[in-house]
Amino acid sequence: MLNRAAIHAAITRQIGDGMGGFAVMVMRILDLRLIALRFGSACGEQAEACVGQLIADSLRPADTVLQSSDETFVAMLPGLHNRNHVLLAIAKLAAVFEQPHVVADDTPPWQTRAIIGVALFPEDGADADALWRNAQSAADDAQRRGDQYAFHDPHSARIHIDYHDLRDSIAANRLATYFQPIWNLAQQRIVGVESLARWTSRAQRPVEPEDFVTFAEQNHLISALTRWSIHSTLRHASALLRTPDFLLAINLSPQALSHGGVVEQLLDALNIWGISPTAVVAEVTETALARDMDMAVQALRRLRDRGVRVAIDDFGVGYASITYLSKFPVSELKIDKSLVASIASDARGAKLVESIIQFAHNLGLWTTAEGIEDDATQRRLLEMGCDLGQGYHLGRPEPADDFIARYAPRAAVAEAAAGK
Ligand code: G
Ligand code: MN
Repeated sequence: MLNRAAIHAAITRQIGDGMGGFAVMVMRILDLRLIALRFGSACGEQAEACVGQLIADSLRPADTVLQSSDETFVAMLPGLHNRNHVLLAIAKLAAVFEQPHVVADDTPPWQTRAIIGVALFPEDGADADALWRNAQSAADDAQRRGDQYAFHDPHSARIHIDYHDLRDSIAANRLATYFQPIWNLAQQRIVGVESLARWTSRAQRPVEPEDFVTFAEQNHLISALTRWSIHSTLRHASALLRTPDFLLAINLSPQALSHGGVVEQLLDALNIWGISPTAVVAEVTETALARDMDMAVQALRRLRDRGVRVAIDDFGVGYASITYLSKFPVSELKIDKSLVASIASDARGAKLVESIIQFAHNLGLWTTAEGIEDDATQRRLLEMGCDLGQGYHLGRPEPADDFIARYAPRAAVAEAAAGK
């Protein structure tokens, strides 16, 4: 049941009470939707009611819990006016979700995970709408980072993004496409590029991709941004893909994937530019995949069926990666730069990366290390058998045209030398 009006009213009532600070908590229960999909809607409703009750039981009688969508609950927690108070409530909730739930006698116990976003009154919003939205985007932050919870961050650059500015920039092609080289570590040569979007706002401020991509996801701009990114990337890349076996990695937001249409857009665009689907690697992050898994998996399958490769981006910083791997039609893992950075300094970190590479190879997957910043790390990765590498040490992201101007003539010479 969608409870928008009831939630607004409850938050507004809390503000009107004049009792001072309180917390608004958004709880997104991962996989709750899947219960209805797998076992039918009656069972799904039972599961939702059961989870709602568990949440209410773990909070105090004075707290209010409302369901806001088929996987999301909102709680108002009066009297909690600082983060430490809220952390206690989060710890209690977390304990509840550590146990598998028994939904009905004839279905297996179900394990879910709660992602929590928190906004505090009065500092994080003066009205119900602002508080609720800020709690939701905190939950998005937590989910994106693979954390269990996040507080609203008033310093986030995202807050300063102007919707019209971003929308118009996308429409007017004012974003830039950068390419960062991908190296084959054993052959010590460039075998592809990752396409990265860059945006400078009207205020002449460069905005971090993470911020404007998240903003686009939250404001119905992600389809437009993805369409722009696909076309801009392919337009530039068509000059490179005459080189045989050249790889083109494109980041796809799981949100865009699950909204549908992206697969067809990408395949159509490849057709228009005369680029083989087998030259393309679609990169998706594992943490964000959890959100709309069924839709995203279907989309990825359709891409794989046409020969597009699929990489799990930022691998190793999310959770449940191993379970997801059995469900996703994946062809490679991109090991997150935080793990790669630990190789040089930390023996355990190095062991972990080595194990991930072996594990990927056992599953028949390629491995790419991202964030290689020095020679020692690059050499260690080669010894570990890592296939591909990327990072400031091997080449920074640069405007696609600059990369092409340098790289394409060299590739042509190499091709001529090879007698092609
Ligand atoms: O999420 P994804 O892995 O697609 O992010 C790639 C980002 O990492 C890009 O924005 C790029 O600028 C950045 N990046 C690329 N190479 C390096 C590196 O060697 N070190 C660091 N810290 N960041 C890098
Ligand atoms: Mn990437």
